[in-house]
Amino acid sequence: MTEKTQKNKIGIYGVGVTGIACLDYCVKHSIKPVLIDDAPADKLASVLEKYSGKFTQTFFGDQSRDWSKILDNVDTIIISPGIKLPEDVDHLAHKKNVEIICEIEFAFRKCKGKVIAVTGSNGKSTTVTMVYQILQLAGLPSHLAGNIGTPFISIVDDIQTGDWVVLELSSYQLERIDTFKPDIAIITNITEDHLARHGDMFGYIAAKGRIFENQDLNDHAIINHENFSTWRALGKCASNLLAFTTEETEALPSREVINGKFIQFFAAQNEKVLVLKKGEEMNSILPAIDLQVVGQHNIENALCSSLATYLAGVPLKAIGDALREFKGIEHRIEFLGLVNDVRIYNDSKATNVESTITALKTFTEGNLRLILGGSEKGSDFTPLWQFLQERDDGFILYLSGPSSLRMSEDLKNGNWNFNYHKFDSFDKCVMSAFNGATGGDIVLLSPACASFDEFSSFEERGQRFKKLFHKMVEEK
Ligand code: UMA
Ligand code: ADP
Repeated sequence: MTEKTQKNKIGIYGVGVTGIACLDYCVKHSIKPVLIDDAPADKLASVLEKYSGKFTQTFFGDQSRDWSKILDNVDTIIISPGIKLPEDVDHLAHKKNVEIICEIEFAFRKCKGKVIAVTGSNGKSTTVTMVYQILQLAGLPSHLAGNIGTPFISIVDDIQTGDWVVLELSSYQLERIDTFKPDIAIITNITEDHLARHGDMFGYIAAKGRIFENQDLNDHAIINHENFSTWRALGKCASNLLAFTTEETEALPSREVINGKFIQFFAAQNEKVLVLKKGEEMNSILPAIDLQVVGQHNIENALCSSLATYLAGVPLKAIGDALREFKGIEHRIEFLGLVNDVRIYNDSKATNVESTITALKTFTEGNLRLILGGSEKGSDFTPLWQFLQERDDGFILYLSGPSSLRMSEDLKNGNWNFNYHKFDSFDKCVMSAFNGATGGDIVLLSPACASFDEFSSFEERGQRFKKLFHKMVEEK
């Protein structure tokens, strides 16, 4: 046990999903923490009631800014990922010898298992789920946690020596690691996102790159060969380097050096078969056409998952078999059904322009009825309009939510001569798309916007879409 892990005057800053999981851990281990949250006490009344007597002190609402007092009462603060701490608090904490870490670091210090960690701008949830399912089907004891919804700390006591834990990590969760050192780390891709939090692309790439920073020669770093920002994230990474690419192997050099390191393995395609390539040696995983999940991006997800699980000791045949079984995850280009020759998909998770464009790349043919819009977060929709402009087949746009105001203004004012309809509710918008569709059409909910106008989350919006789908099926 290190000196750091013996400390137990713990402060938990943020009493949401992460903070409550830390609090549960403390209760289980007879630690009474200090609770800090910017929300006022009345908003946290249910927590106060449920955990009455299980904490020493609270600093809620305005009191959460009384850092001098807070820091006198703790020696470690576990900060939730959604919170950006002002710099002066960091300085004060340093002076008072108080450590501020994230929940991932806190849990890692207690973890007996081996870690596969995945970060990236897009594809994290799909990749961790693929990796986890491959490990499960191969019979390797494994656990899934992180940004996907289950905090690492809430499962850490279940992890035995030799088990694998697969972690989805956001850039926020990597900001406050210290000793966190995954055995295998993947960056799926890095595109512009969360700049408000990280300042600029340099800050964002640096935050992602922290996934590699403590790795050594026993560990493995997996990057996206076609996405240079993932190369830049390597920094001074000291582990073994692997890369994935959807390019055909004949386009790849037999030896390639990035950041002064040889790429030891490539996962790539050979005549549309997913393969692992080491030097001249090449081994097949499965034909791309055997994947049930659609789109080039899912081939990328399958390739990096194959690399990680191969390194974890799963034979290639078992990886191929598990990938064949993978049906995708809910709300990510999820196929709902074929009704009167109309294919219907739920991509409610597409909450930004980039992910909607990714979905559109999957549907290059067929008349598309695209459902867009939601809450307003000031995104620039121009790349989306440009992408649609170049689409070969026809499409009709169905818009709703506050963002549809700006969308329809864009369409009126710009040079975009698109066919679109605007509605005052999500339900009307969806039903109109369903009712207007004719044989051969595709109806796709891929909103390019967050859901908070009518829903509490993208999951709730996706569930509503599915409910409307079932209603429509019953009525037909
Ligand atoms: N709070 C403050 N001050 C702040 C911000 C929040 O006191 O400035 C308090 C809130 O009052 C609340 C608590 O902190 O009581 C909420 O903490 P949080 O915002 O860190 O969210 P959690 O509920 O702990 O959920 C987090 C992740 N959320 C964020 O990173 C914003 C969840 O990812 C994750 O599933 C969960 O931990 C478990 O690990 C969600 C997410 O949106 C899905 N992630 C972003 C993304 O995927 O793009 C990063
Ligand atoms: P994340 O957890 O990083 O948000 P998800 O796996 O939940 O990513 O996928 C969200 C959306 O991002 C999908 O619906 C799809 O449109 C897009 N996406 C998934 N994988 C990739 C990828 N490898 N590259 C680019 N976009 C992707």
